[in-house]
Amino acid sequence: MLRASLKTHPEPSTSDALATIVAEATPSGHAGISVVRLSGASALTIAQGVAGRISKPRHAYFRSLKTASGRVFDQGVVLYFQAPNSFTGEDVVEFQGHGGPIVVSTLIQTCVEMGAKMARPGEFSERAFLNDKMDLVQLEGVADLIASASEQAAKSALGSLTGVFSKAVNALVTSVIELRIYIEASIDFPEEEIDFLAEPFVLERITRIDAQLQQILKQAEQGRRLQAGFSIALVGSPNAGKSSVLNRFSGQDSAIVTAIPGTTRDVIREQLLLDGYPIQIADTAGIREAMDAIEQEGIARSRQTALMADLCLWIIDVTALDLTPLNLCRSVLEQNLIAAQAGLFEDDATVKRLVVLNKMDLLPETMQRALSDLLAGDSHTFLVSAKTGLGWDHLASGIKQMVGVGDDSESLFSARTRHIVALTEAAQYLTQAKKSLLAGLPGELMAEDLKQVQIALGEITGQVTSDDLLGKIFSSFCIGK
Ligand SMILES: Nc1nc2c(ncn2[C@@H]2O[C@H](COP(=O)(O)OP(=O)(O)OP(=O)(O)O)[C@@H](O)[C@H]2O)c(=O)[nH]1
Ligand SMILES: [Mg+2]
Repeated sequence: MLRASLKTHPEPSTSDALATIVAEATPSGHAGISVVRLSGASALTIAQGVAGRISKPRHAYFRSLKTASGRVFDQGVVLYFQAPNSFTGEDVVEFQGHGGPIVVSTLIQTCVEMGAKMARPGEFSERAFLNDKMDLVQLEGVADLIASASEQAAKSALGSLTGVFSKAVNALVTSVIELRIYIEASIDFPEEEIDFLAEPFVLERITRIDAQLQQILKQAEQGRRLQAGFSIALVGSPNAGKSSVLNRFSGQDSAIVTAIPGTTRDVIREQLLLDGYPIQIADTAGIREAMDAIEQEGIARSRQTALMADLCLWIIDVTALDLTPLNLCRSVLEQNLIAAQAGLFEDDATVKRLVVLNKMDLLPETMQRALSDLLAGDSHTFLVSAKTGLGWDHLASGIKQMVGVGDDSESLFSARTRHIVALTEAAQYLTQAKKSLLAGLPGELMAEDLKQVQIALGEITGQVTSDDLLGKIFSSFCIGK
C-alpha cells in the first residue's frame, strides 16, 4: 500500500517493444581492437547476418564479418550474451574487430542496414536500469569509474558500482518504511493514536534514522569531492608568497614570482593531485588598494575566486607580523591576524579558511621553533616555507582534513550533487517529522513527512524517478555506454 502511493519509474518495456541498438563501446580512433555492441531482441539475428551462425551464449566465435551484400570487411571475435544475463538484460552481441575507423563504421552501418538503430548516449545503461540489472547509483558508479582522475576516485566509484551506496540508502528506506507502517497504523486507530506515538521507540527510531542519514550524507559529500575534486584559492596581501605556494604545489613554475608587490593580476589555475586527491588550485592577485584599473580588476577576481572555492588558503608573510621571542603567545598572534585581515576578507567570512604563515625560512631558528611549538595541535594555522618546502606535509594533511578527505577517512563510494541534494532534502523532512512528534502534532503530518523522506531517498537509487530525471542522467553518459 505504501509503495502504491509513490510514483515509481516507468515499467521496463519488453525487449520486443524496443529497437535493437548498436554503438562502439571503445573510444573511436585507431586501435588494435574495437568493441561494437548490439543490444535488443534482434541482436542475435543481426549478428548472424554479419558473422554467420552463432548459437552458444558466452562462446568466443572467430568469424569473418560481412556487409549486407556479402563483402568481407574484417575478421574478429563475436560474443553472444543471452537475455537476461547481459549488461542491459537484453540479448547482447559484442563484436571485437580491428580498431580502424573505417572497419568500425562499416560494421555499425551493416548492423543499421540489418535493422539496428544507432544508440543514444547512455542508452545501454538506461536499458540496464529499466531491466533492473543495476540501479541509478550503480550506473553512475560505472560512469564515475570511467571518468576517475585518481586512484582514490576510482576506488570510491567501484564502491558505488558494487552497490555499497545503494545498500546504505536501501537500508535507510527500509527503516523509514517500517516507521511509516507503524505510524499509518496508529492513524487508523485514532483513539489510540496518542499512545502509539508516545511510545519512546518512535523517537528513538527517528533519531537513529537521522544519525544514519547524516553519516551517509557525510560519506556522500566526501565521495562527491573525490570525484569532482575540490577547489582551493590562494589569497592574501601582495608579496605574501601566493604564487610561490602555487608553484610548490604544482612542482613547476606555473606563476611568475618576483619581489615586486602586485606581480600576479590574472587568476592562475592548476589541476593537480594532492596525495591522490584531485584539486584545482587558483593563485590570485594580492589584495590591497589597487594602483590601477588592471590591478583593480585582478583584485575583484581574487575576491570572486575566494568566494567560489571550497577552501581558501590565506597566505601571510610571517616576517611582516609583529612577533618577537618576547611577545610570542596566542593572543598576540590572534591580534596580528586580526590586523592583517583588515581589508582582505569582508563579505566572505563564511568561506572555509586555513591560515598559512609563509617564509618561515626567514625567521631565526629559535623563533621558528617557538612558533612551531605555539601552533602544535592547531589545525587551522600552519607555518611553512614555499621556498624550502618546510612544513609542507603538515599543511597538505591539514587541507585534506579541512575538505573532509583526511587520512583516516577513506571514501566508501562516489556520489554526485543530485545525491547530496536528495539526502539533504530527506534530512530536512526527517527533522520536520521529529519536530511534529515532539510537538505532539497529529500522526498524519509525521506520516506525510516520512513519505517525503522515502521519496527523496528513492530518487537516489531510481526507485522513484521521473522520466525527466532519467533523461538528464543518461544523456550525460557517452554513446556506447
Ligand atoms: N625566503 C622566502 N621567500 C619567499 C617565500 N615565498 C615567497 N618568497 C619571495 O617573496 C616574493 C614574493 O613572492 P610571490 O610568490 O611572487 O608572492 P605573491 O603573493 O604571489 O605576490 P603578488 O603576486 O605580488 O601578490 C618573491 O621574492 C619570492 O621569492 C618563502 O617561503 N621564503
Ligand atoms: Mg603572485
